[in-house]
Amino acid sequence: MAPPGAESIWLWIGTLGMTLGMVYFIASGWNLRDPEQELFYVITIFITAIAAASYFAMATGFGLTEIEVAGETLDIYWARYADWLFTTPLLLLDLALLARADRNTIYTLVGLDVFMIATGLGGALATAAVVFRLTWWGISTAALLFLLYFLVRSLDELSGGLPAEVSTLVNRLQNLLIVLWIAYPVVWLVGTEGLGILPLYWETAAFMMLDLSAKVGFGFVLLRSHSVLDAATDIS
Ligand code: RET
Repeated sequence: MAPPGAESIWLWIGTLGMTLGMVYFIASGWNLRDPEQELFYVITIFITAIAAASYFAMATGFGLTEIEVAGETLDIYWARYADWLFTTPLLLLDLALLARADRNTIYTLVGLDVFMIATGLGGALATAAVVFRLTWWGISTAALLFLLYFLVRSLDELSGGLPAEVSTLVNRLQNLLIVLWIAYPVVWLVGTEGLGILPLYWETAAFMMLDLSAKVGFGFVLLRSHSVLDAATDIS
């Protein structure tokens, strides 16, 4: 545990943003009675709740640790990975349920995802040599690319059997997910965990904006249209 530096401003904004998103999703799903639609709300509310807790942990210094690599001290926000470990599978679940994916597809996506975050954490905490940290990054990024390839292929196959408005929504969410998720390894690589081109202050800002878009933005696009969710849950 170490006190956060000037980047804590972004972590507090993240805490606030995730909390507001969570409250908004709770309020807008409050009167819902359809259990299948409720599930999308439950998942999305947990995503923002977990992230709010993780941002609070980082803003107050609990989620921060210091490691030494090649004689240099690095501030590592490990709480990010704890957050991502749970929230990224939940995001995939939201999308997979919307597209009516089968169990094996869901397990494969979640498995690749957990592997990606765990190996990313390996890269963040490895103290041996910088080249080993970058190797972990490469392994994690390979898992991400497999995951995205598999996601696109599966959703493509499934979209034919979905009502038109549902398949449009699946497509929109899939594109949003691809663009946002690919940015994470880039920020990590140029940030303090990787090559150190981007200072911690800006890296924290970048991750915060990505996290808010990938969770609250994604949740908003998913949940705003009850008629589409209706159509998605009416197929039997
Ligand atoms: C890490 C480590 C380096 C390699 C890769 C990574 C990928 C992270 C991703 C995170 C997604 C997070 C989301 C959070 C939601 O708010 C772990 C940075 C590939 C894809 C969507």
